[in-house]
Amino acid sequence: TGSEKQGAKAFYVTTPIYYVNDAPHLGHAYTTVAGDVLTRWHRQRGEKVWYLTGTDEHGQKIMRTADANGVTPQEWCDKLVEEAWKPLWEHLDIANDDFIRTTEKRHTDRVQEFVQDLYDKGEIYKGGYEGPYCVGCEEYKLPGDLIDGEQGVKLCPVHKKPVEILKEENYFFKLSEYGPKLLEFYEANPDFIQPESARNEVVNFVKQGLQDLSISRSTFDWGIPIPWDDKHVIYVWVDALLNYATAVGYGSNQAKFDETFPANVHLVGKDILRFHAVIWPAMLMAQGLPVPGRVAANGWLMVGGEKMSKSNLTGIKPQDLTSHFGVDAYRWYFLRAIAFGSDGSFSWEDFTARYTSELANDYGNLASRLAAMVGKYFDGALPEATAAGDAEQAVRDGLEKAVAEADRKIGEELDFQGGILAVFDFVKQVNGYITEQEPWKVAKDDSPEGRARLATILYTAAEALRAVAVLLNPVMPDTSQKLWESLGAEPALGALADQRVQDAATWGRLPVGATVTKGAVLFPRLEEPKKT
Ligand code: ME8
Repeated sequence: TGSEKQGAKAFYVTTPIYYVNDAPHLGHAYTTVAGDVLTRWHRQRGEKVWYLTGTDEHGQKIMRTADANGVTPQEWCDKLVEEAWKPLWEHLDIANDDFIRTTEKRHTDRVQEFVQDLYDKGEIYKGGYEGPYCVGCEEYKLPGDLIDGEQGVKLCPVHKKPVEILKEENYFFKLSEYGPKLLEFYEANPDFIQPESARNEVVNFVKQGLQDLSISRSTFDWGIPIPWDDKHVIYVWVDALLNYATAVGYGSNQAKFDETFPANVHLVGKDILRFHAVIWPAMLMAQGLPVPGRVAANGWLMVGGEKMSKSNLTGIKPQDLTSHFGVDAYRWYFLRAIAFGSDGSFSWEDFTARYTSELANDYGNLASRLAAMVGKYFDGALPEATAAGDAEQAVRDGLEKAVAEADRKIGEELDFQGGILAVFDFVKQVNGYITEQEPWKVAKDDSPEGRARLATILYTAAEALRAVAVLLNPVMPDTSQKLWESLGAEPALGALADQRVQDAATWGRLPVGATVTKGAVLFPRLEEPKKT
């Protein structure tokens, strides 16, 4: 596309690479959909974009799962990636540019080089460590982090499961030396960690003083060997964080690396914020590499007051919701209903209510009413607006405001809820405009003035919907495409994906005479709700 500059830095967004110990659930899909909306938004600004996701395949958790299933870890990962993870992203219309697996050679070779480099620079030394370890988190815990279970048993605060005491002779990264540098960096880059509450938590954590990080394990072997000591494998988190570099050419394709790295936004759940906001930038600083622009933590989807996790899913899979509500409504719902960064609960009742009132009634009906009226009164040919006045000006003003707000909120602030609301407030405004203008009454007036008024009302609504299709395309690509086709926009304006956010508020883009058709219903009436 025209405005992409050759060699310019891409807007680079990542999801966490997910553990493949089990199939993906609503929580993983939440982060990945958010990243997809963010990257589609930036693509629609005409920017060069790179969207990366993938899978985290080493470590004890995966090894134990494979053992329990009687297969090798590699067999287990291959099966899960091909049968569960990749198909879900395809199903949810995720437009990632790459998918990295940490068992790929393009990753493992580079991880070894990275760690060897740090060792050569004196950033890594051999030492001993004993402490409580949570296999669910793949993380040593500080005694103060633990919560009390029954009979004095200490539990991981995230997994609510007993921790294990691990004692190992390991290699350590001198993380403790990076505290002051990190604090300076947070200070100079107040937007680095989002939201504010997460930022404060990280800053306080670092201020308490960092311990050196154990970066190897010798009690099991499912990992990347330490290059100078193959009795050890590299700690799964060091291995995993490096995916953000290895996937974009670190050590293998300098040109690709330069135009992509570092990430503009790392999207993560708040459970893994410290890894991304403390350990990852320290690793990069140690290597003299640039640090990311932002780490944005989303809140947790909750079930029954607990973080939704692989073990307490109450049986809801993304596919159970998409088969009922459709993929687009699914993509929309979680971003619309929950403020990004806050925790939120899912319920069938809430999804059903919002689907019906906001998607089907407000948005879907507006689109189908407009198409029906252009069909009935103008034989499906979009008429010219020759009698615009204050009411039409108000719609144009409303659109300008919606575009500016959505662009700032989604594109800059990662406030998906606010951005979506800005567009839906505009949809409401257009509905109100139609209700007030009563085109069905104006249609009874056959005079030239009456016809001109009717034409103006319908053109105005069509133009409004043309912009709505563009603005909602990153969130709901399939229905936006249906609307785009129903407005007859494509022949004159080109493909929907090529429309620019910057042009969305430019009035009068739909050509007079465009063929408006009553296409498929955007949001069909729901079947009887399923019982949870
Ligand atoms: O942590 N609500 O992988 P993981 C919202 N492999 N988001 C949720 C969620 C919930 N209930 N449950 C999971 C790992 N997520 C590591 C990451 S990155 C270098 C390595 C999302 O499979 C959220 O984004 O446990 C969280 O951070 C991620 O899934 C954890 O996925």
